[in-house]
Amino acid sequence: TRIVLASNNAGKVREINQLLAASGLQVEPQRDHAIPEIEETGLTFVENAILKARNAARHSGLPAIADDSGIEVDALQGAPGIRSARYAGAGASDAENLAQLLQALAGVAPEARSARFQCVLVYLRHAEDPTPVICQGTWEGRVLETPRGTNGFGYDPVFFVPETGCSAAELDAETKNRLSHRGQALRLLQARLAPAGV
Ligand code: ITT
Repeated sequence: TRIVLASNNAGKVREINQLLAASGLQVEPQRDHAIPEIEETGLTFVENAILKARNAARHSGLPAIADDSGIEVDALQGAPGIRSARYAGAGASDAENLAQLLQALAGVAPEARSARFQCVLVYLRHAEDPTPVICQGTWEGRVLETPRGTNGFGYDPVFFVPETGCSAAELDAETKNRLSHRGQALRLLQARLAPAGV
């Protein structure tokens, strides 16, 4: 089956391709299909993932997978959440968003910096598919006071993963994919699609 991956985030695309490498499932990058950007107007990860998958399916004529994800920080009542990609403003870089998060948490003690990454993956068979396949993953950790490591992307340098003693950016790709919100969601999605012959 040909499937479009509805994401412009290079870090996500790389991880999803790594996670799929072992399986038969292959995805085609959105940039090969001239998919126009849409505004993420949803109020939840699920809504935004559906909007992105529908947009890609509509413009490519192919089934589509979208990833909506972000970091929820308890001391910030769940912010930045669905606004993680634009926390420091529209078009902000990963570095700017990360700096914004550290600033928002200035003075908050280590034990009060609990947080989690969320990932929702949506698969649509076609743009009007009334029953999307929706899978989710959650990764618990806490926000460091200083960035550590250079692997991964986004908030990884400030996301401490207790079971490893490392930041997510200090983990190799294989370890991150085994533990991460995205790895969990993608394995669930593969298990849902395999019986359907996708
Ligand atoms: P697409 O919509 O094109 O896929 P995007 O970057 O706009 O790309 P989102 O709206 O889902 O995607 O935003 C996700 C945000 O959460 C973004 O700021 C990421 O840096 C962050 N994020 C998601 N998964 C992450 C991970 O595994 N490690 C670090 N940061 C992550």
